[in-house]
Amino acid sequence: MGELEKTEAANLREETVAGNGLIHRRALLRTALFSAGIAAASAGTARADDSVGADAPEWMKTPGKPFSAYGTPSHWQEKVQRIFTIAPGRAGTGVSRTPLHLLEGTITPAGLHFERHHNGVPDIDPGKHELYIHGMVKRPLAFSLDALMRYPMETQIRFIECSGNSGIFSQPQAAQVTAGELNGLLSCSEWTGVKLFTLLADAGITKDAKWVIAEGADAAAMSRSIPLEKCMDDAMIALYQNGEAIRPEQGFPMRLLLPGFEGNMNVKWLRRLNVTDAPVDARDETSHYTELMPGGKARQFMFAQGAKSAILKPSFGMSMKGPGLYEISGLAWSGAGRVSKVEVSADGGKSWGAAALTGPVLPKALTRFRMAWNWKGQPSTLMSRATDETGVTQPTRAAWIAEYAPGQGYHFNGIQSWDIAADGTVKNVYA
Ligand SMILES: Nc1nc2c(c(=O)[nH]1)N[C@H]1C(S)=C(S)[C@@H](COP(=O)(O)O)O[C@H]1N2
Ligand SMILES: [Mo]
Repeated sequence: MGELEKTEAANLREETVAGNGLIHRRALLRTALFSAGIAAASAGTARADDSVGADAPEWMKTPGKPFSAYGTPSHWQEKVQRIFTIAPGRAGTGVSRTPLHLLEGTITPAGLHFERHHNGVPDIDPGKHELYIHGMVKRPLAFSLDALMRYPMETQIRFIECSGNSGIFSQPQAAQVTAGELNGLLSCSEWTGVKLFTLLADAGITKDAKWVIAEGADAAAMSRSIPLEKCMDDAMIALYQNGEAIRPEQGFPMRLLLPGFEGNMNVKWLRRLNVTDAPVDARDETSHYTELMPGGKARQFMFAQGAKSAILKPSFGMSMKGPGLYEISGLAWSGAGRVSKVEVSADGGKSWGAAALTGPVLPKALTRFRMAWNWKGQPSTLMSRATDETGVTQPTRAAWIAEYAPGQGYHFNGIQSWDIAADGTVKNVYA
């Protein structure tokens, strides 16, 4: 070991934030050991100064392809697809998941937003679709899409998570599937549309109104009762997703966005809002989306998604490429507001270090966390736990399981764990 390496090794030791090799990220950003620690970086560097010769790659010898009217991802990326449990195109009822472990940053590309349809994706003619606001209002209103477009708009970056997301963790055996299969009923978009408050104010809510029943224009006519308070707070009629008209799968031409609330309340293809003084006990809030408790009673109306996080790199299906420096990265979120802290453990929860929150930390949005790791090749158990700005921290899986009747899988937000074996393979475990 030369002098420089010795100093760097000492620096890394000083940067320790928790057991089993977790170090402060600044060590990764400045260490001279980094390129040595990632074998892949070194081989080609000497060629960088080379001028282009006869051995130039194919793509430098002929002109490239022409422009495209609507771009698509590189064909080299064709494995980055939604994850299906039923074959794509076979049926319109069920789910497809976002491949979270194959993406970076915090925004989900529209074409990879998870899907949950109760009876397929309707092909709605935007020129014929109307949104009605009626019931306990002074002026019942009907809005064409053109009429809605004339209202002042706002933009919110928010996640949507199905209440059934990660329900697989309620099963007794840890499933050996990718992080996308475990947690991919979760996506985050930039939504633009009209604040629901504005429309309700226009219609004039009567004194005794307390609930709003939202109904979709799909063949399931999905309906949910929503507290009026939420509708007057941050609810939105979303018309745009990541800058373009909302995709058919997400509710074209309009959906209800209820930031932080369980996915099913974000009614897609929204056709009416019926203002009432009581919930209607719609099929979609009695036959499911209730939580069975140990005593046999069921909880109804669990609105906000809990504080939660998952490590995506490394995760099942990936493997460590030998001892060295790694960046552990994942997503954290909470339906109650901003993520205030994410802690990572490499020793199965014995010690924890604070991860860096990189990129925007927005309320009710996916937040990227990163932690540096000096992995020496020892078997390790990686975990992450999020705390939100209301002070709520993710429970352990065992604590979460104890709260419900066996098999109840809605709103799972327990701590997740990956076992890293000495050979670098990654396994889902209940630690
Ligand atoms: N009209 C209607 N709205 C709906 C649904 C539906 O089937 N029909 N599915 C709900 C469920 S269960 C979820 S989790 C979210 C999924 O939204 P996404 O498909 O845009 O991801 O939409 C909700 N809104
Ligand atoms: Mo859902």
